Amino acid sequence: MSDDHATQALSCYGSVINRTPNLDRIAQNGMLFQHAFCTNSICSPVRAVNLTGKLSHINGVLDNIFPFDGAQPTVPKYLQAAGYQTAMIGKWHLKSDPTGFDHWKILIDQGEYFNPRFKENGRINKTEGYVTNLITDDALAWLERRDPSKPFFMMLHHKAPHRNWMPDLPYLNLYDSILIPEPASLFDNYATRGRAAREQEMSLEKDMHLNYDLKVWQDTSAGTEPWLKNGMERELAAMTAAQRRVFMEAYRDENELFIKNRPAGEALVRWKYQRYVKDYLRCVASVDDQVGRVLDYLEKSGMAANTIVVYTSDQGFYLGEHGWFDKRFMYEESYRQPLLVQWPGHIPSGVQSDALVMNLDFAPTLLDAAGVEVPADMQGQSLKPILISASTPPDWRKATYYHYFEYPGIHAVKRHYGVRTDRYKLIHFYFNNDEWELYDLGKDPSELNNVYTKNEYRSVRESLKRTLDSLQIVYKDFPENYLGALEPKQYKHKALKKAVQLTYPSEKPAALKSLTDGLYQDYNIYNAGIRNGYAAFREKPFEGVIDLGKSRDIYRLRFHFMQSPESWIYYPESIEISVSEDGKTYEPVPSIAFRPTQKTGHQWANLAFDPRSARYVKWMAKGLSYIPSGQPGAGEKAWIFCDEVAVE
Ligand code: SGN
Ligand code: CA
Repeated sequence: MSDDHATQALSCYGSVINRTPNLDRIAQNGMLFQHAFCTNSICSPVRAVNLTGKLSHINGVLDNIFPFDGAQPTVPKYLQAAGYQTAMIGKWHLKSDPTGFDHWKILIDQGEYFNPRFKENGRINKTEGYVTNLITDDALAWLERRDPSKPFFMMLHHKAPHRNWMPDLPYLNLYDSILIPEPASLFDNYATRGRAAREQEMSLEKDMHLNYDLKVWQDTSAGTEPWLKNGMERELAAMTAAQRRVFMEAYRDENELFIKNRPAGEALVRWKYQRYVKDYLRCVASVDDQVGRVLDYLEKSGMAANTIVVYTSDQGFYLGEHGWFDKRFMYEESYRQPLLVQWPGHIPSGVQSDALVMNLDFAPTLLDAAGVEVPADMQGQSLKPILISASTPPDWRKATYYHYFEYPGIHAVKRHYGVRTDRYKLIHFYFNNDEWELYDLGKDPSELNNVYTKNEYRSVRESLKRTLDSLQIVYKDFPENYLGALEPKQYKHKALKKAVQLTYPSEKPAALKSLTDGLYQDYNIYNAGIRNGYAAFREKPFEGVIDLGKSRDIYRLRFHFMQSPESWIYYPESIEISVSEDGKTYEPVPSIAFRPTQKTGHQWANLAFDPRSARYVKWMAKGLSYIPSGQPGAGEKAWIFCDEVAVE
């Protein structure tokens, strides 16, 4: 798997901008899927779906912020149990350490292109070299030293061609002095589209930064984010002197010409497009080479005949289409994933499939191919029947489902969900807007013409809405659960696993396990197992002390509260904080007040104060003395419900 490799940049998918001879080998040896789609077009969520065979709202990784709960059953764990040796090498990006692997060596977070850090067995080491090559080196070394008497499962995950597209030194001048064809929609004006397409922050024109993204280190204008300004300086500083010399030399002349001429308007967008896409394709060239090395190894060692090779990317990407880079939208370029599979003796060679498939299908497919029973709670379908017959069974799905959550967030793509059939796509943007879009892909494959309100599409629209409703029931995904702020279910803080001394016990103790276990928001009944519950207080205030074990630097206390007026549960009226070094004398700490932004639901009260050191942290939260008139239980005392106290 690679990161952000769009089908537009694979020659087996008809690329008009590059060649990928090694990746094409997989297509020639096996099957190419024309209609493979991700369920949530962003990194960590795709990875969690691939591992579990369950959608984001079930596996818990809604966006790039939520950590993966590694206690869940996953493909490598099922395969391990079936006698497989398992390995995970490269980009992981799931926050928690990998589980279910005999060997793992992962990049830290996004990873670095040059001289990256790898984490292996809990230790972090920096290795000199280029990331795509280093990941492949480790993969081949593991294949070489594995126990040949047992079957194996290896996940080899490249970082490339992810932003900020840093090519390896031998490829820096590839495509110099040629013009890469521009996509037809480079200057899209979003005429028929809604706010989501107009308000995104992933445009080449406005959001792609000259310094950080495009390697014009001479340009020091601030970007939309301050870190963009000196981004290239940081990248160059991380290189060895020899690497830096070659790297800077390769861009120098073109950069100087750019600074001298300073193109503007459309000419600037065109210049940015060329620089961006060339660097992206240079990164792809390394991926292609390195995949070739793996294929060669499998062929030379004789393993190819009995090995399934799958190539995919976590999602697609915009290569200037609609004027964009990045992904996230359910529009084709980022929704569609490359998917190539070779399995000699099982899949005929050089075949293609039009079946509507999702990355949700990967987990059941791999288990099925290995002869392991597919667990009933996996939500995808095995592709094995399609692979071995090279045809689509008549009862195969007629629509794919999508749900993107990371908003508010980087690139400002609004939350949305939708369905795609072989002919149409229906999308609903929600949260801080309520807009529908409908595309007739048969007539408008580039999705430039939203026909949602057109009369002639009335019956199509209604039928797609029925499909959408039924898929949401099948997948147990209810968007109304996501109308509020999103927070990960797990939280790391200084009070994690520390005991809380409550002055007055919770009046509903059955639900309470711990107020500092780092878990919260387990109210979502569609997520298996209530592990943590709310502590409840009514007659007496919610008051307690946490002993941090030693004096520690702290700056904020957070409480995760619930408000549900129909059950007489309210956010507290006031919260007072005090701290102590000896647990005896407490000093009051003035903090900012809690101002709830929602009437009902679950919300953090964030009480920041001037940073200080302390060992003991104490608080007293008072509930409403009178429930307001007009509300259920008016005039009565209110409950306080809290399920997490976090010390930062
Ligand atoms: C980084 C990138 C974003 C990108 C996200 C998600 N900025 O934040 O452009 O959308 O990752 O990518 S960067 O300048 O730091 O590269 S993902 O692949 O992890 O989903
Ligand atoms: Ca990605």
